[in-house]
Parts: sequence; C-alpha cells; structure tokens
Amino acid sequence: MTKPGHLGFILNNVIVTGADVDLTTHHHEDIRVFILRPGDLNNDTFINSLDTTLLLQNYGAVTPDNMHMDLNGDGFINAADRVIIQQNFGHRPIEVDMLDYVDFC
Ligand SMILES: [Ca+2]
Ligand SMILES: [Ca+2]
Repeated sequence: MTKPGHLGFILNNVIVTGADVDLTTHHHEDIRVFILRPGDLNNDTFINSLDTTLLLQNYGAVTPDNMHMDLNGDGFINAADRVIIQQNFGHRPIEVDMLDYVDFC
C-alpha cells in the first residue's frame, strides 16, 4: 500500500483466495487502520536527511513534479512540510505479518 511522499504499509503472509479481501472489517485494529506516514519524499522507504534536503531544494509553489512534497496540502512546499518530516524522522514503513493475527480456536 503506497501513497506518494509517504512511507508504505507492508502486509506479509496474506492468504489470497477467490473471495474479496476486506481488511476494514478485521477484528484487530492494527489490520483495520492503515497509517501511511508522510515524509518519504525520495521514496527510499526511510524518512531522513535526504528527504529534508529534497524538501529544501523544492521550497515554494507546488508544481506537477513536486506536488507529493506538499505534505499538508496547503499548496506550498514550506516550513509546515518540514515540521512533518521532522515529526516522522527516522521512521521506516510499518510492516505487519498477518500470521501474527491468526486466531486459533
Ligand atoms: Ca526517504
Ligand atoms: Ca505544504
């Protein structure tokens, strides 16, 4: 699961059958709610100084090429976006193993 400018959310060991998969009805909240943490501007699965540098190089108005860097959606790449990167600095994607959520009766 991905979104431009955000870390992904990785689900491991999902068993796919012929039926639809609707994780929003799963009884474990960790599975129902996906958080895509903003700030991975260069899409290397890590929020770090490279993302801060990229943000500073693109400070100003949003263009079609850098719109994923406007993390708060205010139309500008600015200090507010830098704060978001600082809040998420050092994070990597959330990874969930579905085998950890199997209930054995
Ligand atoms: Ca990054
Ligand atoms: Ca912004």
